[in-house]
Amino acid sequence: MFIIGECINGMSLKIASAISQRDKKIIQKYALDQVSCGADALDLNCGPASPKPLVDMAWLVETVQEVTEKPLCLDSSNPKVIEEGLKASQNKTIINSTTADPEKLDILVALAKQYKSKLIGIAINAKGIPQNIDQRVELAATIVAYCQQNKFPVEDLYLDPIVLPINVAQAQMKDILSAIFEFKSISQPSPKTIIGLSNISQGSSVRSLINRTFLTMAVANGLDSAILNSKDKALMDTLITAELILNKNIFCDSYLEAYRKK
Ligand code: THG
Repeated sequence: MFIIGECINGMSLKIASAISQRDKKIIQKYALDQVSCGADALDLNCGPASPKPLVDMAWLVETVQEVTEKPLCLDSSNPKVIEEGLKASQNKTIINSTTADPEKLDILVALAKQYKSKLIGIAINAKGIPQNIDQRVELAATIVAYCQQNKFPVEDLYLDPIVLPINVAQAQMKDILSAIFEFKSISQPSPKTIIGLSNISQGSSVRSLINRTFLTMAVANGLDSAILNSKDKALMDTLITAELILNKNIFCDSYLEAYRKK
């Protein structure tokens, strides 16, 4: 599982204030803590309240790459913000994200090729979030077809079915899990799959339990990657165990310890 740490997100007041105060220490601590807990890459999102997201994204990239060489996942719905992040990046990058809309695909697939970046494609378009499995697969297939036609390698494309909060969309969870499975057979070679895990528990009181239960089910449906809180130890232990059961690691009685030493 390719793990992208979710914590550097201006949705959180602490991060939003560190960004506006230009407090490098706090951001760099979040970066290093997530990496030491098992993050393979770091999501960077200036948050919805940022008054100047272009300069904020460039500052976040520069600040984080002073302390780590891990790939950076540039998270914004505004392609101009993503482009500023790409320009500032020396580390590998992941563009987060394009929708299935042609205007977005035109800009973001070209940027991904230009900067040799990986790309997340979300199963959403200007009409909104899909309400069933067929719509999710159709939107994902639109993104795959665009990448194939424009010679962007499908192996570098991560398809995201969009995880919704369970407290408002309980009836959709089964479809979201099936979409993870279905996305893998849209093309040969297969695209990769990804979710923003913590979305599921927003507004719920037992967040960590809901997160780790859903992650187990998503892993069983073939999930390749997740944006999650790697500092949640119970979550990480559950993930390691799920992968062990799926024969992705060698069994031994001290597998949790053995995995962390890898
Ligand atoms: N898909 C893609 N990108 C995404 C999402 C997605 N980026 C943003 C989001 N969804 C994933 N990131 C987060 C980050 C934080 C939280 C949820 C999703 C979150 N944080 C807690 C809070 O704000 O209450 C705090 C957690 C903590 O304290 O550790 O809920 O779906 N492609």
